[in-house]
Amino acid sequence: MRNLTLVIPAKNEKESLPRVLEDLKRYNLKILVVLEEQDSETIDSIKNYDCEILFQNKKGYGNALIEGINYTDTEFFCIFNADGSFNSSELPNMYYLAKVKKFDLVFGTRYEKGSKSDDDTMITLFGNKFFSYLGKKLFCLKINDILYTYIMGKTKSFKTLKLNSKDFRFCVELPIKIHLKGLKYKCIPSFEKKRIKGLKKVNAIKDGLLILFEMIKLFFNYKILKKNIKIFD
Ligand SMILES: Nc1nc2c(ncn2[C@@H]2O[C@H](COP(=O)(O)OP(=O)(O)O)[C@@H](O)[C@H]2O)c(=O)[nH]1
Ligand SMILES: [Mg+2]
Repeated sequence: MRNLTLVIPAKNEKESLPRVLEDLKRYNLKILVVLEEQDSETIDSIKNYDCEILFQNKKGYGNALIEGINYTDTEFFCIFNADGSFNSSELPNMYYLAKVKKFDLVFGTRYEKGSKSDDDTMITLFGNKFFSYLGKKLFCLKINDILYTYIMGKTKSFKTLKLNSKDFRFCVELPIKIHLKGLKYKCIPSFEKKRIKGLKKVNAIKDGLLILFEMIKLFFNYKILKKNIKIFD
């Protein structure tokens, strides 16, 4: 998988990230860790590993991913978490689907036959189901697990999307824009492991509301766009 860069957003992950990088040693791929320059404990924890570090210019999960993927120079990228919850054994199949089957994007999902999550709580399960339902109703997305964001794809396709979300709104802005742009995507079953250590960074109420407003905003922008296209037709 020499044409692949794993883009790992990290914030206060000194316990989990070294173990994630240890596990990834078995693959021949590039690793780009994106974090804030001030996060010295995480930086120190990975100094003996073969990975590149990119300091993000701004703050936030979405900002780390946008800057990281835009910086990537390999044909394919994959969003990979620093907390140990993503199963690296799924990478070869995702790579095959992107490279050989030519999907622009491949999404992992925890809610299909053959998948499972050991990290979901009642709240995150409800949130994921609700937002996935909304994605289907408002945009006809063919995605059952919209917030998981274990995604591999063509770097060039990602760069055309021009995403703006600096925070966890990224998790809905990405699939919605992929779908509206008519890119070819596929969901495959995934097994989510428990976070190794440290705290979850998602705040169910604050981030849940931000995500809800983002979906509504994108829906109205999409309606206005469709109306304007009709007028100019
Ligand atoms: N660079 C950066 N990474 C972040 C930020 N917030 C979360 N992350 C990373 O994004 C990934 C997903 O966050 P996590 O807390 O596991 O989310 P959850 O499991 O969905 O609650 C982890 O690798 C985090 O370290 C942030 O503000 N900046
Ligand atoms: Mg996590």
